[in-house]
Amino acid sequence: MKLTIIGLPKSGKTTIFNALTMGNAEVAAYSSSLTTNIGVAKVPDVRVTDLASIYHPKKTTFAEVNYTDVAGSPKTLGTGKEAGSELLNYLTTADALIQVVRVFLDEDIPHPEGSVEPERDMATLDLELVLSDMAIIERRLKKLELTLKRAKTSEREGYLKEQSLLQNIQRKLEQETPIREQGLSQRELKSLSNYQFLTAKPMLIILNIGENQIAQAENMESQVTSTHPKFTVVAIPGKLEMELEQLNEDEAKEFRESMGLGIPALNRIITTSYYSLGLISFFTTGPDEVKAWTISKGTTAPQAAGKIHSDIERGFIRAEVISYDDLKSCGNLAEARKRGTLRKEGREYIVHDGDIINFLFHV
Ligand SMILES: Nc1nc2c(ncn2[C@@H]2O[C@H](COP(=O)(O)OP(=O)(O)OP(=O)(O)O)[C@@H](O)[C@H]2O)c(=O)[nH]1
Ligand SMILES: [Mg+2]
Repeated sequence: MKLTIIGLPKSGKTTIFNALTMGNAEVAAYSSSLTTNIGVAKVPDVRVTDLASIYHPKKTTFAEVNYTDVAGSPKTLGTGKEAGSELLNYLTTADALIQVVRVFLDEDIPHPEGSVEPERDMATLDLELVLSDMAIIERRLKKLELTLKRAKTSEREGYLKEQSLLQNIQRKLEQETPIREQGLSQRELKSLSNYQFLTAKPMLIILNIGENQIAQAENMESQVTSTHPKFTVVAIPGKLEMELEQLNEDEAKEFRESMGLGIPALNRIITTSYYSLGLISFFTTGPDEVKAWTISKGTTAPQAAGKIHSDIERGFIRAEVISYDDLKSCGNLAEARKRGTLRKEGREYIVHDGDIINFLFHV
């Protein structure tokens, strides 16, 4: 899973990136950062830790999330300039976008617009994303016009359909309505997935609050959620979270409790981004490795097998499945077999979050 962090200059993107990846990238009040930071975070999952304590494998592998903190201002996005195109590339290839919005007040950190106004900043950023999508559509429509001139009769219908869908979307984008709010059907959205439109991607909003705003965090979250129902919203004190990552576990825990902070930002962000992307985990176990795999909800058993190796998908015979909860209550596989909670599932089986799977296949 690849998430790209975006936001206005000095909103705290790199600070949040550091908190998420336990990184040490440079944060600065004045100079603008020119480097792109790329980092990986493990998806915290007690089930994986637990399975490892049952199997004592040589290796334990958690699911991973990749974060990119891109240099460059979103205001260059629609311009076609070089700085914009690197940024655009990181954004289009992301599975979801994380938008950092400045809420913290600090006179020593100048705000590019002169004042701290989260709603205005979100609108500014969304407009940049809308402009970028409009540029993509314009290019595609021009191309389509040429293609249509030379198209065979049998191909025309498909192209005309695409043209009219794009023109519809274009009209609404001109009224500044992002694609996520255009009420398109699942099928239409799927037919657009190749374009990687930015305003169609899932968006996680991080309200970067100050230490003195922690008590209002929940209120702020529900306020933004009520005006932007399509966004997933999390309020966290970015700077404090980054500093806490540098303490040892016990110190950090004590600190959290005294500050009235809930679970670490890292865990919350990862869990919510998993949820907003419709992702789940299944596990494979054995003496060599206990491993968590990331799949989308609705994935079938052979498709899940394909995550491990295409040979296993191709030669799929069946899957032996037990849910994590069932294994826990049985204690071990032998007992689970006796109680019949270890199931045999075929090609049509839809994998659930927390399934422990052994695939049987021929090569
Ligand atoms: N007081 C306070 N300062 C913060 C907070 N988050 C970030 N800052 C400060 O704001 C400044 C900018 O933070 P960065 O994380 O570098 O912001 P950025 O969005 O990556 O900035 P650019 O990449 O230059 O656009 C730094 O001096 C941070 O220490 C916060 O929650 N509270
Ligand atoms: Mg930065």
